[in-house]
Amino acid sequence: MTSERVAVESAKGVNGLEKIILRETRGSSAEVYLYGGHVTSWKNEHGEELLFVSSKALFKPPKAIRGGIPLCFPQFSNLGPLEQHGFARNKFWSIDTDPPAFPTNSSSKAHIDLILKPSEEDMKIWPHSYEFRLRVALGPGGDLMLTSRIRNTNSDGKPFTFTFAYHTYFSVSDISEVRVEGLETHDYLDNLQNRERFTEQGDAITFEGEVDKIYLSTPTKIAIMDHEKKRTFVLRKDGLPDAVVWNPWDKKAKAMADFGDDEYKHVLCVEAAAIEKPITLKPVVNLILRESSRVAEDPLLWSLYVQVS
Ligand code: TA6
Repeated sequence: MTSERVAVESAKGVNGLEKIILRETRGSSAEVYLYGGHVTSWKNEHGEELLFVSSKALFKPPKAIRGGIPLCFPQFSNLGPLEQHGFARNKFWSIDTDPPAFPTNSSSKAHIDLILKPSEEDMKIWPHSYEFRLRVALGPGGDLMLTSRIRNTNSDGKPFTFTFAYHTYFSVSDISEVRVEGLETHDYLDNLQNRERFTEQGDAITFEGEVDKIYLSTPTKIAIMDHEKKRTFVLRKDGLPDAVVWNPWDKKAKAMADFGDDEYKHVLCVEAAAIEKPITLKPVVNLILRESSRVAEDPLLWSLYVQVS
């Protein structure tokens, strides 16, 4: 098969970092770097890029790639003792050659399973043993699906608690012509006002300046409408009650070395997240004991489905 028709291909990306290219039969594609388990590209069947990656993104560990879909785990933002947004996006992931059966088998072959487990070194930072399995898949219609399955493998029986987000950077034509529907009337914590709690007004959200809000207990579906391109992203999330909306605007854009001064005009982050109510996972009882007792805790399953209409 010539390369453009291979459903899953390993390649060298920026700075020689390994990436996986996914291709759907009708022409859509996606790319995910093993560094960070980081999706950096999602193109529709016309080859149009739907995610934003900064022209100044470094692709240089340990700095996270600026754009795409960084994974925020086990901590969102600075809501805890770990580095900003946790460490999953700064680690090298591996290809999961023997993933547990997937509850919903996608018909598309264009998918990859990655896995992240802590090293001894990592355990000094966050003293828990876990298996974080990420499946990145393209649906037959070109929608992008990310599913995270996180398992607590602590042998000491200790549960662990974490917060999480898919920190998705959507590419938009002009932020001043973008509307977000589905979050109106919901409460949010405003990161620009000491995370004070407010209630969103009745209309769709539009953008005239910096926004950094954590919307709470939000609907499964959120629509991001790009007026100029007549394009609507429909973000669908399962198991992720919250949603972060962020645009740095001009001042913050200038302050970020890995972000172009004017790039804020062409990006909007809408992030499926679990923040207000951190998730606590009990350990899976080990295999021997497990056979004689009920399964302690099935791995969590979260999916982010993003389709474009
Ligand atoms: O999700 C929004 C946010 O928490 C903002 O406050 C801003 O810090 C953004 O994430 C980017 O964070 P990063 O660590 O990737 O620069």
